[in-house]
Amino acid sequence: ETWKYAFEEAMTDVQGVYAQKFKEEVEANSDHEIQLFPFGTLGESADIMEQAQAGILQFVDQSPGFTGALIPEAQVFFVPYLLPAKSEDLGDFFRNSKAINEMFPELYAEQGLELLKMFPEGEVVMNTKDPVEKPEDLNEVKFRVMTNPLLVESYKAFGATPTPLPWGEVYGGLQTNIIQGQENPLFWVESTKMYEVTGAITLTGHNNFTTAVMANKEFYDGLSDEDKKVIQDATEAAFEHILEYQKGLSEESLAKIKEAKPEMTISDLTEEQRAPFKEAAAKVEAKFIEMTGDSGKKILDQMKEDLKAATQ
Ligand code: 6CS
Repeated sequence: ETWKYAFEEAMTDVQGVYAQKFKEEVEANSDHEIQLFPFGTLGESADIMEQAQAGILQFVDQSPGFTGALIPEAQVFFVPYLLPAKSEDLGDFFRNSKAINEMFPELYAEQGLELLKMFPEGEVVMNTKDPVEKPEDLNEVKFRVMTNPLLVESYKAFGATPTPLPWGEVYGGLQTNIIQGQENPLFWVESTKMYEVTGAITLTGHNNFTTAVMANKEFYDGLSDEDKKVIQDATEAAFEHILEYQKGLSEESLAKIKEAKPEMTISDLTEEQRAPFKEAAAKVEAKFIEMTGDSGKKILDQMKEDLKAATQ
């Protein structure tokens, strides 16, 4: 059988490297074939999610930044300063977290999705036209965020005017000055050439980019135990592979950006400079609880416990 797998990035980006490893493992250990669909081949993130829910696609990688519109609790990944920005601390968290491995799968299942894996894609940086050192520097900035209400609240709390947009509109939006900023991991700023249409990168330490791979649940439930095991094993192998692949990736990407555009302003904010952004985070956390109630609070509390256990 041929199974279709769509993701939100190019073949050589983090999601693409993960998908290629998954494909390689499934094909080595079964008679099935995986056909990969990178960004741009089947539409935006929202489109590939619809296709996966409808069973046109068997697998999809969609980041919680977009899934938050469907599963409000998935917005927990946008409570600023909840996750450590540096990926090195995150492997054990994703491996062992009860929130990730037990609670989220139930919520995804309600949407017809079998959650296979969540994994980190790197430290999120602010990438703007003009340098940012304090919340006031964002006052005149229309800041593009992924389409979820909590990210909108975050950037309001940070002092900007948040503008939710699908990915395909970001480069053009910056080029034509409809927006003046966006946030993403460094590898993505480099590979998508965002530095061409911006002038500054700011390390605020407020997040690490999380993504999620899932299967259509009806498809998955209908598989033999043997096929399920092939998929689970491929999922684990791709997870370990992608953590290894990302070692040093942010630093390499930053070096490439500096080489391509020496005049880019790079600011790694000091603890003191980060303080007002951290203060704003408390408001965003309160908003998250307001939006998601008991269910969200349980996940948030569990995430905090799991993070403590993983980073001690
Ligand atoms: O910001 C976005 O929309 C995109 N960022 C990453 C790192 N991957 C895919 C996603 O569409």
